[in-house]
Amino acid sequence: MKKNLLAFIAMTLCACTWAGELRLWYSQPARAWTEALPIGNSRLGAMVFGGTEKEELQLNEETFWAGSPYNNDNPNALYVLPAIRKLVFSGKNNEAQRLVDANFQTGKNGMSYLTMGSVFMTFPGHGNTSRYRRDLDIGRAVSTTTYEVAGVSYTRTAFDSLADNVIIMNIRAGKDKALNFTIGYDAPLRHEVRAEGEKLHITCHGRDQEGVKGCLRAACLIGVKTDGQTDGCDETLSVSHATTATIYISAATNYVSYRDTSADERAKAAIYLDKAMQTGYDEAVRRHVERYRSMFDRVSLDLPGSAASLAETPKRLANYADGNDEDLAALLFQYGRYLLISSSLPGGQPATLQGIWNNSVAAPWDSKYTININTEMNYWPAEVTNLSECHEPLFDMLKDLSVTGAQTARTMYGCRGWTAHHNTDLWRIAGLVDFAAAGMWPSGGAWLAQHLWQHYLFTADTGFLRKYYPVLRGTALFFLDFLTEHPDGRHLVVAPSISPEHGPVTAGCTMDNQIVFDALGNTLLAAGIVGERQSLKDSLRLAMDKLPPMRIGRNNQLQEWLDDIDDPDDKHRHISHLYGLYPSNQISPRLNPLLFEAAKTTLGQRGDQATGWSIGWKINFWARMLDGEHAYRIISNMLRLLPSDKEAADHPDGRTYPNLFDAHPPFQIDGNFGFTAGVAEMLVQSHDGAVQLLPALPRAWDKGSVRGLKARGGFEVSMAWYGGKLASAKITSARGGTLRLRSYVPLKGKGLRPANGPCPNPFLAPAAIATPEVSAMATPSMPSLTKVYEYDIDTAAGRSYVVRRKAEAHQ
Ligand code: FUC
Repeated sequence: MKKNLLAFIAMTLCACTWAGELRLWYSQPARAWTEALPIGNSRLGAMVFGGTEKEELQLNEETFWAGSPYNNDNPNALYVLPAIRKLVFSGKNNEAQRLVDANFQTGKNGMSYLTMGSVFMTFPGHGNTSRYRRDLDIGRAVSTTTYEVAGVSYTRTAFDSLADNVIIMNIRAGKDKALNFTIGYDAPLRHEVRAEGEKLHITCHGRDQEGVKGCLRAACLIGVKTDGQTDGCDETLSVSHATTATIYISAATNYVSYRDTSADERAKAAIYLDKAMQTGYDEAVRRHVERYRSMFDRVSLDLPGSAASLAETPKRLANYADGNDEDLAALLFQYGRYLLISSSLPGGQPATLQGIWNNSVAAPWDSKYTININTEMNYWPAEVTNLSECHEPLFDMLKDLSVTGAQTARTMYGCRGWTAHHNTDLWRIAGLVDFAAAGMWPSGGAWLAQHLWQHYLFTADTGFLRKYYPVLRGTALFFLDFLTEHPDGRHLVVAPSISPEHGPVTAGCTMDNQIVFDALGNTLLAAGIVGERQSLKDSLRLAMDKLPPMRIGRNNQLQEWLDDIDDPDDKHRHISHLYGLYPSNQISPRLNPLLFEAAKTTLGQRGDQATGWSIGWKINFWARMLDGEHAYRIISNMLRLLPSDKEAADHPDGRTYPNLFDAHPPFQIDGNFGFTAGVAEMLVQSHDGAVQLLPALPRAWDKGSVRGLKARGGFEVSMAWYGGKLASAKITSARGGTLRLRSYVPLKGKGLRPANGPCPNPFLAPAAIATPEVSAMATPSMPSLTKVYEYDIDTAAGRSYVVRRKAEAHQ
């Protein structure tokens, strides 16, 4: 016993050594945008370059996009729909595709999220520096640049205030009155700049796109407080003979909502600036850090580190494959939480493909919302990593989409409810974009809406469920009308549709069946809670019974389509038909072992390499496969340095930039969020009728601890492990109810008793699932399942329960 205690203490101490290193750091200024450091308060974003002679803060405001209110619903769709279905069902998929291309689009493919230009600060004579260092402390959300010029130290501290709604940069010289610099601005969009008194007034104009008139204006105001002198002249402000100066950057646009652009951007920006400048700098830092830590500090994660963990960030990435730096995985995990807090807070817009950080007027995929995986992935870490409020901007967007998408459903398909295809933007378009092979997918809204149900499962908040029930119900109503009878006479299918960005325009793709299963099934569960009328519940149940079941194909794979046409050598990045494995809960080793094995076969066929976000998904898949070693292999593929986009040809496997942004490539933030969710999923799962502790722990993480992860049912989990096995866990219950624990090692603890029958906790309950039509037998070979142990604990709200590993588990 003593030995165990010592081991546990040693493990805790070891973990502590690295716990303070929540920092990205560099010994030189950023040479490329993907080396600059992101700061953000959800509404405003900045990339801090840390240049000495010329500092750049590249700016974004979350509502500064191209275009103006519009929609992209093509009414022709309704008239050709029956003909297209006929073509699909008679195997003329290419002809169906051509008809979709000709009749479903409007040529409006979504507006671009825009850069708001850059603030430049010029420091004459600061070309030759020594002792340079810049960092981003993600434990405090503060970035600092320090260096010396001719023996005088200079320190710049920048943060994007969560408390005061402005970007603040404080600059200090180590010698009295040594600080002299000018502030200017430039942007690739039409803009005006003028110095008025001691402030810089900037207006930047949005642009037209695809025939949609640009109507947004961003006002940016810059003020300075200094013990030196500030002078405004033409388009610059200069600060001279100062020892310290604090720069305040405020910005706003005329955007009010997706249908209203009547705000006074200048007045809004002025209110934020005036208020912020009334607060002293030290107080401003304190308030910001306090607000940030009230969210960030809910979760800590310690994984084994070593001296290698002390190297500067790009070196750590380059050396990760050498081992000894699992702390880097913990840093990247926490970085995802940092990025979510910084890009998605209540009242704001959801995180785009690039969060809120974009330096272009024509970003890849417009830096908008791709809702056939990417936007969903952005929000996978929100609940499990204890940042539930960061989910809210997505719920707000869903509310908007349930209105614009209702018009789309009516106009294009003559259906009730609402739909959205595979993209949306600030203006909440819901029609088809691009071309049939990518855009003919009416299930985007329904997938996104599952986040409402997941939020409910994690929080058990019935008030929330009542409020958003109409949005969830709208996706079910749409499918009740849109589903069409398959010629086999037995099934209802989504047609026309595609398996996202893969394969032909067809009917009854597996992912569609799974999403419809959730849209109908989860609406049915919600209907029981909010008191829906019986007739709708009956309709939902009837339709669910007619959905095609998942099928196992001739190569033992889970079929992506109704027909067994999967190519076992296909490495396509979308593995849409495993939606049922993750993020949904329709496939598990206990529910349907044959499907579980088939999903594993599919994963093996698709391989371990992929684009950034696809790697993010694969970590979660392998976690759900309960295979920590394989999940870790995928993690290692993510933690490969891509020095810059220019060097992509020399680094074909590079998936993480020096600033730890995820590389598709190019930069896409979904991979960061998928990574964070994946690490959480390796440590705690709660989708399959129980809470599982350490379900997919790799050998490289043989010791560690985590605090504050969330499980469905309102549980919060903290635990430590050693020798690859659970040492102790503390689980706090927010709402009471049965906690069913599942583990792969024996557990003992106060009040534990073996589980008996189905778990009575509705939040942990697995989906009831249609049985597969097995066309080839897969062999269920899951030795790990022989070691499953389950216990039920009757919890009381607000109480914590401690679980310890049995002593013999140490031996
Ligand atoms: C989907 C993916 C692409 C890219 C884009 C933003 O279309 O297939 O890889 O991530 O979204």
